[in-house]
Amino acid sequence: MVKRINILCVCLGFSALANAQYRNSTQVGSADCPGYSVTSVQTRGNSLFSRLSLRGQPCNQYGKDVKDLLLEVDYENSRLRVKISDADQKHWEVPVSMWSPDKSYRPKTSMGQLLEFAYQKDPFSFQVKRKDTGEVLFDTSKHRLVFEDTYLELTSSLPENANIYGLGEVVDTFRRDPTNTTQAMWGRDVADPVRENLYGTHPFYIELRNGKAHGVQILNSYGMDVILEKNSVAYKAIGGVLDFSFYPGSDAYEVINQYTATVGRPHQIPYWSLGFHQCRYGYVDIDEVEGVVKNYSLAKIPLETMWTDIEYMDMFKDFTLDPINYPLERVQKFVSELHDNGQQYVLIIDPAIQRNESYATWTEGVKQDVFIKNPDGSIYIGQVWPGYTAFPDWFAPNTQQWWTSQIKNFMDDVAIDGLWIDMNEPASFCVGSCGSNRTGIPPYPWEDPNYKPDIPQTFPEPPYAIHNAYGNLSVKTVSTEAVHHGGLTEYQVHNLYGHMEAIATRKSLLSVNPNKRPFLLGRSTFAGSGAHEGHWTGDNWSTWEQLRYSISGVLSFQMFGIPYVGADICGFNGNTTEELCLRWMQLGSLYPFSRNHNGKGNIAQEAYVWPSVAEASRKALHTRYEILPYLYTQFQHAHETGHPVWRPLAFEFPNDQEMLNNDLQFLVGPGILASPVLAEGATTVDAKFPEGIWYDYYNWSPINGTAKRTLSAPLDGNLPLHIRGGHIIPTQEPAITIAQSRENPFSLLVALDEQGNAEGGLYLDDGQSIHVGQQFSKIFYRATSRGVQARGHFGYRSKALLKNITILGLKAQPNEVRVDGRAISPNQIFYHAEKRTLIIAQLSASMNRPLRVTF
Ligand code: MIG
Repeated sequence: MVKRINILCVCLGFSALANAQYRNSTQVGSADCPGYSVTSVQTRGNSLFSRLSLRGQPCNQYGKDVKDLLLEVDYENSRLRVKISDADQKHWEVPVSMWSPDKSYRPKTSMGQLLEFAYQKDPFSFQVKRKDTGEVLFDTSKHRLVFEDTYLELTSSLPENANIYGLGEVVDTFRRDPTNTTQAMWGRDVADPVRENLYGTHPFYIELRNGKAHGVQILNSYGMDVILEKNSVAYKAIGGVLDFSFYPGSDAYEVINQYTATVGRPHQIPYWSLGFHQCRYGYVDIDEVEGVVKNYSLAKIPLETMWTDIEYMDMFKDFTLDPINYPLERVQKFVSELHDNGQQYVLIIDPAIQRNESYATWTEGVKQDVFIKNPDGSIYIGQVWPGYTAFPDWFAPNTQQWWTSQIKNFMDDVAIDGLWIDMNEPASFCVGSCGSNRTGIPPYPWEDPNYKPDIPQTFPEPPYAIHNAYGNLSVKTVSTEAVHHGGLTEYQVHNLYGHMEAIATRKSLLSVNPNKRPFLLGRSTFAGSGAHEGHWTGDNWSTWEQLRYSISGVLSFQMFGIPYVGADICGFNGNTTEELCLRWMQLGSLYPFSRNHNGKGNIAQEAYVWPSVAEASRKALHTRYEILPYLYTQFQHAHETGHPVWRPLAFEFPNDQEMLNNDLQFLVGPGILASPVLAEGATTVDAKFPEGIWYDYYNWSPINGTAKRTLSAPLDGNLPLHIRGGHIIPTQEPAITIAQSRENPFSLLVALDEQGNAEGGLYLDDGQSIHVGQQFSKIFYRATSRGVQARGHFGYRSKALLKNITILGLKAQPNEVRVDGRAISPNQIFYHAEKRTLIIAQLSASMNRPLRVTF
């Protein structure tokens, strides 16, 4: 067992206590409940409305049965929506204003032609079917609907051994075990355990069936279990309404397109955020931080962005600087040096605000009435790093303005380039409003041998205990009885906390710099968070197991519409090892968000610490920076269509049985296959190649799929990468910063497929503005065995020129090569007969207009 750091002992204590809290969840089965019958049906346009009435004696399984329900079915642009709510409309619903739907989204085919809603009257049940094939995707007919004040249950049948992906946030395989998965939805601060509820809430899954994909989402912020077992998926929520969305696909990318059109498209990222980031918990002072930046530069490892964790603050108070260890002038000087070098600086903030009458953020917050309350109207006081703290209530009308002015004031002093919002489940160390009647800065619970969490009794746990791994819902967070503006309780809105903080913080950053894409990284996410922020997978462990799980972590957030995601490279908790860190730098160099981050008290793990890791990092980051134009283009696709940046092989090859469970390899964009080393001591990888031709990225030798190969991957080599035949990868010569590499020449890597064709795209803009207007280029590349063409929209003026075009899989040597009709010098043409590769060199062609190369 891994040695656990201090804070985890608290969690362990809590969970032992928690287990005792589990109630017997099987006293009454939903089969004993009467269900509902349809009493009236109306159809209007693309909608159907109906009333449902309880069919018999209430079963009162985990609450009181609601007698009358409303059923509403809407065929919308991007989804079929099926909503079941209480007729009195007392049950709280997540306001749709928390989403940023893409109103311009027009599906190729309307939902009404793709999906069909069918229902039975008595007892009420429904099916969602594909219209063309009649295939039933969702079917509640085998189970009774239960709708009570504190318990909702709806179950659909699934095929045997269904291929289900999603339902997060969790550390698990990418494909979930359809026979035995219980995913509790309750945002939770915990150090990345396997198969337990975590920071974020994403009750959305994609099922692959017979080569097609569809998606199912429930919108509800209350705590809930989603359970896969016995050929079914069961939803058991402790309140709210049953608001389902069905996304027909029919491939997984179209499902994600439809899903993100509904909840919000991923935001446009700043280009620089694709560089490599360094952080750790425990950089004691600005000297140390400066030293790290310097060491990167000495080691010639590209460091794009430096981060600082909570140490920079004065007594962990947000928007302050520690006057001794991070004095203002020193920090200012440091930031302007970073900026002069084309680098960035990002700082952490936590939502919890120290109760302290001489701290303006607090006093102003009290004045503006921005904090979460106790039921008696006093301010709820929990405990976080700065001791007794209050929590901003994002529902309160003045919170946004107050938060913005805090951020603005701070950024007037320190010109940071982005914010990292942590602890926003929200995390609180004590249970209940423990500081309500206390003053001073208490020891952390785990430092106090006499500490006993007293579970608040005022808001009893709901009769149905969801499988929150801490047991009681108020543990390690704000208590469920705490009150938000408008009388909402934490019980209702807990899962929205981080999402709402992200919305507010993005707005704040935009009001400071209205024309700059904000950089925001958040821990607790919800449906639609990707419109506002990126995500890291939290406090992982420096273990080989967690290195492997990081792949499914990144893949699942692609589904959730948060493609800018990464795991802490080299691992957060516990000491890493040289070999683990080396392999992690290799894999992490491909994360959409690539950051080395370390926990407090662990041995150093910056990329330069071991010469072997430094060398591997230089190589790996060289490749990352080389493919940046391609990577950035994937993010633009994600922004426009939700398409993932990392592609799961299951989604790309849904008819290939070998790929359905493969979460140890993945595609970066559509055209690059990664086969990382994930095991200690290994110097080879057993890689599976799906159908197609796959060219080694480094030496261009082809492999014909479908195949299994053992690839050589020594520690001083490269992470095995293959370019997929049929794809064109735009590249750029790497430099030590992104600003510099963006001035370097471009090249094209053209990988022909069996028929001798390939395609690719390139999106270019200034990488930071929001309103770029016409200042962007969207270039479409097409290649055959007779030439390469660039066409499209050319609105961005790139100074960098196109240097080389490399064509892989060209069967015969061309007699001549013409560029826009003019033959170029034979000295610029190199053909390797054995490798079937043509290199057209020293082109110096403009990136700002169409191009035609023929051979
Ligand atoms: O309980 O700010 O996930 O990345 O370094 C620890 C200190 C609080 C948790 C974050 C982690 C961060 C750490 N934070």
